[in-house]
Amino acid sequence: MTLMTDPAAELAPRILAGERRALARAITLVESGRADHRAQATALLERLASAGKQALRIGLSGTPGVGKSTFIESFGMMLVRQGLKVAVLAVDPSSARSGGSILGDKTRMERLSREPNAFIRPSPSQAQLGGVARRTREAVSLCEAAGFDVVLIETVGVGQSETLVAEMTDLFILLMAPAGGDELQGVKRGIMEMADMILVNKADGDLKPAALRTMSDYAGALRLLRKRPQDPEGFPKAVAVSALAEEGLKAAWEDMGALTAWRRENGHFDRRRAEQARHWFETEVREGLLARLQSDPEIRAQMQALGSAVAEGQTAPAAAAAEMLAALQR
Ligand SMILES: Nc1nc2c(ncn2[C@@H]2O[C@H](COP(=O)(O)OP(=O)(O)OP(=O)(O)O)[C@@H](O)[C@H]2O)c(=O)[nH]1
Ligand SMILES: [Mg+2]
Repeated sequence: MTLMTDPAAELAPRILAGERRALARAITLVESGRADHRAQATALLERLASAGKQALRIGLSGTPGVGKSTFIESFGMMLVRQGLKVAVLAVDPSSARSGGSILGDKTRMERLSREPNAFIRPSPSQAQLGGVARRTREAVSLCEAAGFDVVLIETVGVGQSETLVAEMTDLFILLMAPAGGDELQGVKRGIMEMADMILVNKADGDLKPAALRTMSDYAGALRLLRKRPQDPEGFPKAVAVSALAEEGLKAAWEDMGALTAWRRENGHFDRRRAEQARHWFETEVREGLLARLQSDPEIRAQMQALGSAVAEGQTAPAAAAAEMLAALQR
């Protein structure tokens, strides 16, 4: 085996040629916590950025058991059959589970995982939410450079992770289960507001009537939300699907296409991407600054001392912060 002296130079052309093994290695590189790996990953991403390839980035969220894996398998297979290349990534900060949500149930994506035009990457275990965010958004860029047309990012509904996924995708889809009663499953308003579409899954067999009822409940709730100026009439939209029976998936994909086309037309699509890029840049700078603070023992000690002084009421928080910032400039 040859030693990779310059992974960026070695991996970049292979990723651009769509080589999946190179893509997998590059994702491992962006997941690494080592400083030399970070520098290589940054160089690689910089090389690939100029290729300017774009995928449709779709975030998919839903509570455990709602059918995310089953949906990704059916929906992904449908896209692959249309000749599209599909990548699946997971954001799962609560990775106390067996190494992330996708790994454990690759069996549920058996067909998709065998497709040459599909790429499935589980969430790394034991990752912090911030680390997961960076890793995922860089993995998205790598998948785009590798020529994928659609990147699906799966997340289990655990509060913050949805916001993160919404901040790195073009479309945010909420998968819901048929509700028993007439309550809206306690779904948080903030999450409803992020959703571009709500798909009520399991609209098949005995569950179908409940699914259709739930769908109209959500449709009603969505109508009460403020209409977004960037979207056409009827969005955000609630529809019923069955991931298992593979029903409603085509219609849902067409809806996603219509919404995307509309947003491309009115400039929202590019504007949102630009805002996201700026947001991630600022996040990187902020996190880099914090990391620098924490890595310098002298600064850490001073933070500690000033923190105690504030806690004991000897110094006001603002004055202590000003002193800390002044010390940083020296
Ligand atoms: N009837 C019916 N069952 C479904 C459908 N989709 C998924 N299921 C079933 O629901 C259960 C959970 O499905 P998964 O795809 O594993 O759900 P998930 O959201 O990935 O779950 P986690 O990975 O645990 O978060 C399985 O038993 C599926 O067979 C559907 O469209 N109809
Ligand atoms: Mg799953």
